[in-house]
Amino acid sequence: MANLGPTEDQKRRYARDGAVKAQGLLSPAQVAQARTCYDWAIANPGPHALILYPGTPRAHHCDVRNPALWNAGLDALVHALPFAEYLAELWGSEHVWYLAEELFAKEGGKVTNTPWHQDSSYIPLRGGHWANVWISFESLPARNAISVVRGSHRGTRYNGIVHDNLPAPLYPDSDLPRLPDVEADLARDPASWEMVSWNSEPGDVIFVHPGALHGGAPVDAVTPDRHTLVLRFFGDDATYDPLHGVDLPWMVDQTDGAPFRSPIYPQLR
Ligand SMILES: O=C(O)CCC(=O)C(=O)O
Repeated sequence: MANLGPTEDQKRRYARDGAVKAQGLLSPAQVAQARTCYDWAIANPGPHALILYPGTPRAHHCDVRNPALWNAGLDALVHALPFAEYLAELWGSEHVWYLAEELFAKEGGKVTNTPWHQDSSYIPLRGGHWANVWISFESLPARNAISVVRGSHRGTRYNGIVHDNLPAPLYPDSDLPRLPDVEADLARDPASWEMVSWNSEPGDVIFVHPGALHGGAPVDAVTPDRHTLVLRFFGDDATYDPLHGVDLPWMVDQTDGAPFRSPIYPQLR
């Protein structure tokens, strides 16, 4: 069987850029299994489903941590897809844990950019062994796929944004710096931020460190619909990094720098 692990170049790129694409990592059968799971979640929204950025041109469906999805196919999917082995090699981690899923549906050709943000503004995480696994079911030119600010997972951690009120900081009393307006900067000068992005075909997977500034991926007349399943994983050096008011009572230890561990996150290897 072909070696589906990351190349040395992919390992270097992930550590340096905070993102890398694995072309054709998933077989057509694995893509079909992921799509079945995604479609079930769309048809059976969970308690955290929402319209992101309601009332704006960015508005689209999102769901996260749907508890019913686990037994409806996600458990089987997470164990069937090759991510534990791939990520162990990509990071150099002995162990791999699964965190959660999130899914996005941009439909109708008019949903604009997802604003650039860091997931580490919302999840109390630190360390290199983290990945969002971005799986899209359409054939996407790079302009419709996720974009990442190169190396930003190693840079400043910014204050988050309130989803339905973009200019408002998530933590008003925080000393975390305000999120820069990457979109406005790029509109003024496309070279103002160094971006990485790729086209994506069904079977391709884009790995993004959740501390990296990422966003973009609008739909348009050429690519009217984008359906994306994101699976999140972490490894040995993932640690807890307290964030204002973010309480994860199920963690084994919520002190600064403690290993990021909880019985609710399944260990895959
Ligand atoms: O696909 C998108 O529109 C956003 C993806 C994202 O923010 C994430 O994977 O954390």
